[in-house]
Amino acid sequence: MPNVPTDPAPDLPVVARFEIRRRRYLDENGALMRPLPDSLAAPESITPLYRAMVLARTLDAKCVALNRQSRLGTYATAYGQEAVPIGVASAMRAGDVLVPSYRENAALIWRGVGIDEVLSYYAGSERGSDWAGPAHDFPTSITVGGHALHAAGAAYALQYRGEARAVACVFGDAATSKGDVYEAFNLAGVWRLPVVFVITNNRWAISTPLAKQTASETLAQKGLAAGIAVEQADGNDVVAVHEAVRIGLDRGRSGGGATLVEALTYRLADHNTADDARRYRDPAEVRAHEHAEPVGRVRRWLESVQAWSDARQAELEAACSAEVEAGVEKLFGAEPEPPSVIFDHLYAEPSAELARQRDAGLRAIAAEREAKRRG
Ligand SMILES: Cc1ncc(C[n+]2csc(CCOP(=O)(O)OP(=O)(O)O)c2C)c(N)n1
Ligand SMILES: [Mg+2]
Repeated sequence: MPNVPTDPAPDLPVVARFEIRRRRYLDENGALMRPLPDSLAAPESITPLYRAMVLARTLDAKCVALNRQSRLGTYATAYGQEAVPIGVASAMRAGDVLVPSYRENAALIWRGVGIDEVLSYYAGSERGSDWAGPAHDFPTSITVGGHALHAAGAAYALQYRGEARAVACVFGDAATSKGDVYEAFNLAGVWRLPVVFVITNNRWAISTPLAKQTASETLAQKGLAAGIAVEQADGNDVVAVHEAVRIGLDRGRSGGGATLVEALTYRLADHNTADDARRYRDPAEVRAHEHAEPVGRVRRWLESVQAWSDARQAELEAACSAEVEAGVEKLFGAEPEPPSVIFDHLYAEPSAELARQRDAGLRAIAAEREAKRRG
């Protein structure tokens, strides 16, 4: 039932009508619900997406293990949501700009950021946000929703320069309860900005379920008031996410304005490694969503068209593990950074007070090291 109150005066003329459509291609069992879009019509075009989702899952499992061994800081997995980062990243062109939140590591990796570079952020290094890959992509935003405004600003810059490029910005359901996200939608609508906002609606914001943070029937409709194109996609269907974002990016690059895609998925894991979802979420709810997860359904479809086998799966899993292990080895094999870097990246020129703190801190560290050396 809609949450809107019943019309008190049915004789008043209707001045606007809206509808939200949901895009789906692969159902939970991996069966096709409608013809695949041209961009992903052949099984060989879907296997790279499948591979990337398996890699993401392998990396996430490794990161949770590293965190449990106190070798990595707090880490949020995308377990059960892999179709969102991979659907988004695979729809982008190299020159487009990704503005990610903390569940899009797989998207960064797809776009060429090294596993070691992604992980160094979680190992507490400033290098983690300064990768050699696509330098125009934004660093991970831990601040919920604030980066939607950065995305609108970046899209404005591209438009101002007359470049045929677009921005993809990803955030969670809870971000859409924040004012800065509405302001970003509004700017994107008024200025017809080349930006696609992707809401990863995983139904939870740490321990707050969706129904406790919004009375809106869909999150896609939150873009209607801003006058931007909106749709909902099955967020566990990588084809649907890819196609919805591809259309939005094309729209943006060709001057057609902004798009909002609500990717409907489910967070199968804890919020992050500092969370225990069993304290607030019924495990039966999680079990009810397990079958719909995105990786298995693509495998089932690939198998149904004889494009996958147990042997290929074993090969893929071994390759993903090797890739993750190599990235982790590179991360921990890197030269430690000097303590001074914590002062290096906030301002182009440090203030006098910051310079004083840096010098005092470095003197204290040097003295401590000298004392240790002398025993
Ligand atoms: C501005 C801001 N407020 C609060 C937090 C603390 N916080 C971290 S994650 C989170 C929940 C976010 O939920 P959602 O947007 O649905 O994303 P999800 O974690 O489910 O992917 C909150 C409140 C934050 N990081 N930033
Ligand atoms: Mg959420």
